[in-house]
Amino acid sequence: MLTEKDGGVALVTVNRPQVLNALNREVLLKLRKVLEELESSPDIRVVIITGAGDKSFVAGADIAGMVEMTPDDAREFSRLGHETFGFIDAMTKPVIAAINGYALGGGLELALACDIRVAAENARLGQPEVGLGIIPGFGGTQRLSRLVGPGRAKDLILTGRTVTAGEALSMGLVEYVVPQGEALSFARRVASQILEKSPSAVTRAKSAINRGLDIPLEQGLRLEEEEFSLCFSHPDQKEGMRAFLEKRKPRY
Ligand code: DAK
Repeated sequence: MLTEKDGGVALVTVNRPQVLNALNREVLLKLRKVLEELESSPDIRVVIITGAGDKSFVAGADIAGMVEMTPDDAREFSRLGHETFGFIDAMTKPVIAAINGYALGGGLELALACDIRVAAENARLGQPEVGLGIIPGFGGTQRLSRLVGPGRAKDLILTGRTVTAGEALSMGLVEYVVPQGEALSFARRVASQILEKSPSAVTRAKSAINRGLDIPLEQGLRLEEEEFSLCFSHPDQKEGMRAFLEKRKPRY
């Protein structure tokens, strides 16, 4: 796992290019540790996750490491993935996936746990697990249907087919498609747009969206009311609105 920090943005690179950045236990533990550190670093406001090399974001969970697993081992591995990816959901800072190639199985599930997905034109995305005799185990059956709807999620998961970046864009599986080699630089541009905004408002917005996904609309609207009113207890609200009225840029 490589981490670089630059002007409020941390870049985390899954670094096992010899196996197209496949995720094993060790990588998941390191990823979790790095994300925990970044969450508690006051100088970091946005995190970008990508994969080493120009071919793959993450080509899935490490099949060699899973082949001899018992059901108990599998449950533990799945839980580790859920804890790690669930931590991304719970982070107060936005996390952007720069998908620079294959995002398959656990790799797509990692991207699904991120807040915004930028895919390079050469990216290929899918949940091929049923072809290996298993189902997605790091959140794919749950997060994919929440993002693209149950019909599309079933199509992808039951057929195991891989989609191009363009098809992923058309179904709302990624938010941007950019030329090959530019996923990371574009993700940095998205990050810099977020950096200009109120950090506390960004955090509240992410939290309201994530928490609202799992509750009925009426409760979600109450949650929004609560988060909205709390914005007015933070100095960023006065600064943002005064800056607008004074025709200047806000200082957050
Ligand atoms: N695991 C381990 N090694 C992998 C890998 C993976 N997921 N993907 C690629 N590699 C390795 C290849 O074995 C190869 O190693 P060597 O032969 O050089 O030693 C090297 O990376 C380069 O790959 P290829 O030679 O195959 O490269 P190609 O360009 O020909 O093909 C490919 C690229 C991405 C199309 C192909 O590598 C491929 O199909 N890879 C597997 C993709 C896949 O099926 N991914 C999903 C994995 S399953 C659960 C927890 C988690 C999960 C499920 C359940 N529980 C605990 C319940 C999640 C499961 C998955 O993610």
